[in-house]
Amino acid sequence: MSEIQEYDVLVIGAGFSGVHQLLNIRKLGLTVKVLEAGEGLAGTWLWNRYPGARVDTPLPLYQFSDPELWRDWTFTEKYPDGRELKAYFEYVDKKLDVKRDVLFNSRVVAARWSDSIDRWTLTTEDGQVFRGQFLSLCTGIGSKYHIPKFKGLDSFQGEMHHTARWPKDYDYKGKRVGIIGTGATGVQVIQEIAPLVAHLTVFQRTPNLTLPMRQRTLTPEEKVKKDLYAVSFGRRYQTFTGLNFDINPKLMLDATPEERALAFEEHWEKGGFHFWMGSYADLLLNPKANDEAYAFWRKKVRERIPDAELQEKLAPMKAPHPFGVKRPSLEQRYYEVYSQPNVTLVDVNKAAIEQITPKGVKTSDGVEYEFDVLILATGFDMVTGGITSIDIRGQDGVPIKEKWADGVRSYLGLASATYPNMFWIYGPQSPSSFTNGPSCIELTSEWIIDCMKFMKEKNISSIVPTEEAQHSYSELVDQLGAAGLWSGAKTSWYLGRNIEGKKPQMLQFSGGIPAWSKLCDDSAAKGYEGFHLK
Ligand code: N01
Repeated sequence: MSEIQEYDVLVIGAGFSGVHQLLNIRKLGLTVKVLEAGEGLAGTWLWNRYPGARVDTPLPLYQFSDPELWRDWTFTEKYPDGRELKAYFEYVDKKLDVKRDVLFNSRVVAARWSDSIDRWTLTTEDGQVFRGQFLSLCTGIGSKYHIPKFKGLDSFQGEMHHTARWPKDYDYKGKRVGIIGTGATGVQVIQEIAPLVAHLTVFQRTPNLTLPMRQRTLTPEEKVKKDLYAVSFGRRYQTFTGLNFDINPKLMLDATPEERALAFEEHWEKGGFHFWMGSYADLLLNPKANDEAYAFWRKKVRERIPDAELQEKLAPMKAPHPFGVKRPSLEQRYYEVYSQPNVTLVDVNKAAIEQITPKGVKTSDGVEYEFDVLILATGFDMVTGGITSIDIRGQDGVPIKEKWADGVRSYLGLASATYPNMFWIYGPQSPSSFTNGPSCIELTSEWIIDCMKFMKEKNISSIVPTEEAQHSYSELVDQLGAAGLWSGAKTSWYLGRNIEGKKPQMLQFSGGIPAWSKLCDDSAAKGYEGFHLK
């Protein structure tokens, strides 16, 4: 066994969460090591380098809120792309020397808690051993990519790439390409590569109920105008989504048709998530209100598709599921792509993917589609996969994967009973992707830092949620999830339904940032109520 390397805090993952933890743990005066499986910083932006990868939060909120970091960094577009976000992380490193405390190319495979010493012991794939009092899981919600078990998958003779493992500097231009999946990733890849490939065949199972991104390059004045940044960062903790706007408390069904038409149009024109999370409070709760939103969406999308058959595939008369219960993707020129002569859209509901063949994909109607490259935009074992793929064992020695086989259970969406001194950020039962990533991340990270500080000051060596507190919090997450129309989507990752055998449940806290942070703050204010301290 290699020599044990000792730290106060061990962090897994060097994306937004891991870097925020690192920078703030340093300020506490604790020793810290970040263990990162990849070769660099940036988390999701390191791995997801497929063409068109781009964030869906407009500036300025998709970055660290520390003025030292935003004052002299300038993004160029309203919604920055993956390359610019990677460059941003390099800038953060240059400024604050992040990398000196990060060990790259080090995938953690096991974590063991010892009650006798109140320490975690971590082992990496290459056999290094680390010990620390605290374990901070910053593994993100989309770190375990998913490939469905297609028959004949290994028989394909061309190149096959999952979007989360896109080869560096890969040249797809002029090739015949097939792509399976039209989630947020699929939409981004499709609209980016369609003009450049010889032919693109898209296999769609569920049409994506997208929203217009309204992307634009920033003007030189906008790039330097930052007088409202501090206000924006303050405001984000007061809104449901952690963005700068809030859900309209008004009910759609109380509005007159004229009022509704004007409001829909206004939110649509704003672009981004305004139409989804800003228009009316009952959009995601009341089927009738939801139908109105879908009808508006369908009309807007159909206007951009000249062909009637394509209209029905991409924006069907009957909604595939309630509008907005799968995360809408922000598109730029997605619908126009399908009118290009080099693009074919295959509806796999009409003719299912029967098997992958050496030349391409064969569907159940006997047609074989041939390509040079097959792209799998088939998503992730979202929310839980990053944590359950590590063999984490707490007080009772039970791996967390086994413990959660029947459903995730946590307290406050950041800790779990029998796993002391272990926290996670932007993970199961937290508001995570119902909110802007960095908003939820910084809020959680700050709470964890305060907790560590409290423990150090009071000489407390371990903290672990009680089973009772965990039970009532998890019930609350379930109840909030049941209140929405979410279950109308048959394959939604929000509910773990995209992964065969995964227990269906609402995986995230759907009550918004203010309600969630109040629960966290109340616990802390009462001396970490709901936790057992030792
Ligand atoms: O994954 P997905 P994703 N046969 O699970 C299809 C974030 N993100 O990587 O819809 C045929 O959403 C599946 O079909 P269906 C964001 O939170 C953000 O796109 O299940 N098709 C679907 O079309 C997002 O929600 C950005 O019927 C199959 C696709 O594969 C999350 O990551 C960009 C299939 C998977 O879509 C995940 O997005 C990218 C099968 N057997 C990602 N199995 C931003 O913009 C699956 N599919 C910031």
